[in-house]
Amino acid sequence: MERRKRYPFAEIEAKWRKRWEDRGQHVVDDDDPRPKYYCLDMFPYPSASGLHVGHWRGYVISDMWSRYMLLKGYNVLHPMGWDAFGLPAENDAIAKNIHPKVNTERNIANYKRQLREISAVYDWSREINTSDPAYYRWTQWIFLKMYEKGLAYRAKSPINWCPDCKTGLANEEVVDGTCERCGAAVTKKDMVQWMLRITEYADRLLEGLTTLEWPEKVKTMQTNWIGRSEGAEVIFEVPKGEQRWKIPVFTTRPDTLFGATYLVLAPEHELADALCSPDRRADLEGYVERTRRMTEIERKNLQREKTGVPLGAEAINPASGAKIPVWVADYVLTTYGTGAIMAVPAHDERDYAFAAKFGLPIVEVIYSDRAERNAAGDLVAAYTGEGRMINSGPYDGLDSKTCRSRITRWLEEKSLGGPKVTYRLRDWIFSRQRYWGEPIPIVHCGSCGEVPVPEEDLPVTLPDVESYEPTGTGESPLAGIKEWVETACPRCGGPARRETDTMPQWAGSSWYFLRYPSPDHAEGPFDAEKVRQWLPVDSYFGGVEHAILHLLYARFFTMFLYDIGLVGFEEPFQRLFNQGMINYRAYRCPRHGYIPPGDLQGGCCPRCGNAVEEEYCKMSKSKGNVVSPDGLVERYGTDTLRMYELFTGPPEQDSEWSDRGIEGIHRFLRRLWGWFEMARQSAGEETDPEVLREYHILLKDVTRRIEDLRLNTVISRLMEFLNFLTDDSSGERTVGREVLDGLARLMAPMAPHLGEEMWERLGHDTTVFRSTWPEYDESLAERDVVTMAVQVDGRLRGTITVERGIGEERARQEAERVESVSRHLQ
Ligand code: ANZ
Ligand code: ZN
Repeated sequence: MERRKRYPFAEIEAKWRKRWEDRGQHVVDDDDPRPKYYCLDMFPYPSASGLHVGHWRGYVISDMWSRYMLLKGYNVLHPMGWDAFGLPAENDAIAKNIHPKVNTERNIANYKRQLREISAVYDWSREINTSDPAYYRWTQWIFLKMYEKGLAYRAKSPINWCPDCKTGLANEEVVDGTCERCGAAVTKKDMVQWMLRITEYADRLLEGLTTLEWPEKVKTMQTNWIGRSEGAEVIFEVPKGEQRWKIPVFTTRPDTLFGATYLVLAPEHELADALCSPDRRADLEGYVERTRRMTEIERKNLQREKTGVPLGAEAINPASGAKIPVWVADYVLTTYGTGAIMAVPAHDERDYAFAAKFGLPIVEVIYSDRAERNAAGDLVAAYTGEGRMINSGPYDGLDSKTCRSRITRWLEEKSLGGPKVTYRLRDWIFSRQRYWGEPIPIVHCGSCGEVPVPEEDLPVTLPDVESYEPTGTGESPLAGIKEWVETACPRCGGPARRETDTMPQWAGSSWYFLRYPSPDHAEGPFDAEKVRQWLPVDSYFGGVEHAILHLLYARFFTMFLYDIGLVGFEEPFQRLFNQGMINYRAYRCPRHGYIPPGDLQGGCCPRCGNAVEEEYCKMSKSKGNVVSPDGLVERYGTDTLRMYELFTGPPEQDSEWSDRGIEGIHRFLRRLWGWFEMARQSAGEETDPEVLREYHILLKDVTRRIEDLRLNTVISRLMEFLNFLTDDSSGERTVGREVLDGLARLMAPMAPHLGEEMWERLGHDTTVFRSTWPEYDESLAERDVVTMAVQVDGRLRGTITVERGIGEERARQEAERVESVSRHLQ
């Protein structure tokens, strides 16, 4: 009964896009009485290369969800904006000599054009841009609030430094320990930097996670990043001449204290110099210099050959009284614990390797049958498990776990240490020596010191500079603009200098979600009333690459704003969803490198005819395998591309792009359209019972699958249903209005133009997105149902359709609901 019909997607899509725009349909009204729903996308950095189909996926998933929530009767806020400060714009400025602002505006225009093609329900009247002074004024304001509370401070801290470019580098610019631009080995340089005391929030950032509906994987990543470690601090004394130096160490195994046979300080440790004997000085200096050139990742590598320098000093083991040597070694990091360790070679792998290499004593203090030993019974590897205490004086014979707390208590009583919690999380280095970021709103005055810029003088705007090149001194290009740097002290009026560091890329995105409800608010970062109305965010959609830093920083900012009474919640994002990436095949000729798939000639390199290698990978410009949505939208329409993006696989998993797959979806929509156009002309109120039953089963399945975000299976389910409908050789099954109305609404979240057009053609004069989600009838939605006759006093009073075997009790309840039955029961 199916006849081929044209599917005029281009007309349909243009028509609805214009109508929605003209009606302001996506502009969200704060006074709308429906319950609120805040659905947020991680806003993009508007890069020069624009969106590819992989980016589309996340936006389509969240838009489908937003539209579904609209149909469920919510007032949905689904905003969009730009994370516009950042390094790439600045690097482009250096390379092409265009102002980062101009460059960014250009990229935003292109992004916006591309995003409009998705036809998401973005309320563009709330668009925000983090590089807009009206926005970053408030980023600066929040910084000053943190400063006021002692959470922003300056400290000397090592940064990545390229000795050839003479500039500080962001972590992203360090590739395998070398400078991304010139390839020189990157070293560390100590510079005074602005820091934010995020570590003060470590426990709350951990505890908060338990309240969130987030993927377990992300919660685990955050937990590990914070890295809470419980243990003890032990203070070792180093008598030297008249002085007794104290070296605190952090250990998770205080039970092994009697086995500590040497101490190790990080090469950067402040006491290394003081404890070093004159004959070791040259060795120490050389060693410290070599360590500077290493990355932390290298230093943490367990496999690496151990190196170190003995300082010629001895410490006293407070438990055994033994004199033990003090060393310096790079496997101890200056940034963790106290930057010094007690080494227990018998029970720690790194210490074992180190002791074995340098012939240091190995004293076993935890006995276990599971330890690896040689024929003589000596350990041949560190034993890191639990066991029975030996060589530990009064603790011998007890189990190691019990002794952890006992020895810690003893240390505390003797004032030699005590319980201690350490975190892997560090304070956040908040300075960049860069141009394209928010200026840090501080002034340095010769007599007053650090002075915050008064609130009413915010924003401190970025001045125009001539050159974006790093200055070579490690200062930001802003330092070169005398007229801007030199200013009057806000406190004493004397001559002062502006801070020239800018904030990191992450600053603006740490609070943007609070701004959308009142994007133009000028009296503060946001209108508290609007924030109360819209937040927390109900669902947050974005890539897993932001699983750690962005989410941690945003949670930290929110907790801080909660503490100063500006928001009423500590966690900004109730529910989080990470979409997978779309991968694609790339083709590589061994001689000519990557070849765009379209250029292949019979699977061979077009230049040399060699066979090419296939590689399954991320879309990337350098591999020539980026699929742009632009041409696809033109060829197939937005609805097809949206549906295909949803169909590529489970939304949380990576999936593979397929040119054939999009054809398949397009065919499905054309068939659906053709069938619908025919069916609606003859549709009356009646629906064949078999169709009705299949329809209610469909409603139930689709609803459940959307709720579980199994979106790809929603589409396959709809395909099945269309097959069922069109597979009617008799042509006798009647399909009524109820089913057609339902189909229009089921399609609308995925293919909004098509859904809207179907809805209109069914005679509705208001938008489908103000209708309701079709409810399924539980009794109809069961595959295995029976129709039962209901008699009252021996006379037939009605029928019920129920699941087979529901039992007498429920059958009676169902029957009582039938009006013709209940009337006769009275
Ligand atoms: C003695 C000891 C004995 C240790 C033993 C372990 C096993 P986590 O669990 O990651 O917190 N450590 C402490 N500070 C360090 C630093 N700055 N650089 C490198 N290593 C450091 O690890 C804590 C353990 O890592 C500590 O416990 C310490 O070694 C080491 F049988 O102390 B332990
Ligand atoms: Zn002053």
